[in-house]
Amino acid sequence: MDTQKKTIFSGIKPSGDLTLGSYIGAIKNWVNLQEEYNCLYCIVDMHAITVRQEPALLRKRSLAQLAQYVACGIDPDKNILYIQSHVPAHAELSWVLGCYTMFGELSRMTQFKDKAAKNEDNINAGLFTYPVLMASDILLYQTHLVPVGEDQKQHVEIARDIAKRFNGVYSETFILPEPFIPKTGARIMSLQEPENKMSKSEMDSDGCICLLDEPDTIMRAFRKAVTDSETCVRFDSENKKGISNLMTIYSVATGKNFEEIENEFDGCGYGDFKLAVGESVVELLRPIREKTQDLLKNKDYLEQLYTEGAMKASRIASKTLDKVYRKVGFVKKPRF
Ligand code: ATP
Ligand code: LTN
Repeated sequence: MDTQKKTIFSGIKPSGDLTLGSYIGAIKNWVNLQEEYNCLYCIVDMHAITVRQEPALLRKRSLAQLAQYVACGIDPDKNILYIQSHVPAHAELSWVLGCYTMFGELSRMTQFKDKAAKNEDNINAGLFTYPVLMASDILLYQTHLVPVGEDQKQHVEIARDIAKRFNGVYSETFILPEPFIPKTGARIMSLQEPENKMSKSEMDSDGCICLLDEPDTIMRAFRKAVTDSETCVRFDSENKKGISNLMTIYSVATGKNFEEIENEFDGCGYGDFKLAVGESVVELLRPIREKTQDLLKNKDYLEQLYTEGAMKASRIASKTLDKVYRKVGFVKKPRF
């Protein structure tokens, strides 16, 4: 770790296939930030099991997610890539921080309320204390910035509140983290229901694009994307949610700004516009899909990556954990 550089931490649950939403909202920024910061990017499998997962599929998705991180351009030589359950310090710090987190503040988390409503038969304690584990992920590495999509802002804020509370009781222990949310694409919407976020939970529908989708699947989803009755490509995120979402995606995929896009499609029908957006996404995702397929053929390489990642992460994490254990009054751990 370069001690001059600030630290970045972020993670994604392997609870489904990575989507265009998570790429634009999070991963794309991770790639941009990797030169300037010390970065740790995690596959948060412990968070994934707060909702029931099929074991074989969870294992497969965790590895596929690692391959996709690399395929998206996250350089394993410059960043620490690892799997959360391989570094026990996450769970250990989470227990301690749970004792500094209030029932009331966890009850206000919108992700908990959403997931509880969607999983009425399994509102487990892990779902409720999810933000404490996420705070531990972040605080263990003395993280300055957390690049995430808009929906995760509240979780980074509670991590900051927990850190402040702990620092207040025991003196400076944790750096206070801040969210890093992109200006364009902080919330990519479903292509079918543009009032809802595109998410893995609806990955088998035409509303969601996955990073590994084939060109035909991508084009079909864009052809069917919901628009509006006014035939004009114009950005208006209140009244033209579908078109504005497509413009955002096109802007990220091509680098063009909204004005350039409005001029490009002036007088064109929505059909042409949707085709162009679809094609731009096919080209954006083509190298990612191909590189992922290549990497997945080499399981030994992936194993080496996550092993080295976990070793490096553990070394950093244990410094913070030792400090926390000492501050709360635990007897110094014997070395076995
Ligand atoms: P799930 O449906 O299982 O809750 P998800 O699709 O919402 O998952 P996450 O794993 O929760 O995806 O998110 C991974 C990262 O990508 C987070 O930083 C999140 O903010 C970001 N992200 C996810 N979906 C979007 C989206 N539609 N637009 C922008 N950012 C997103
Ligand atoms: N809660 C996040 C995933 C997540 C995360 C983190 C993101 C778990 N731990 C630490 C950033 C930093 C989600 O649902 N997308």
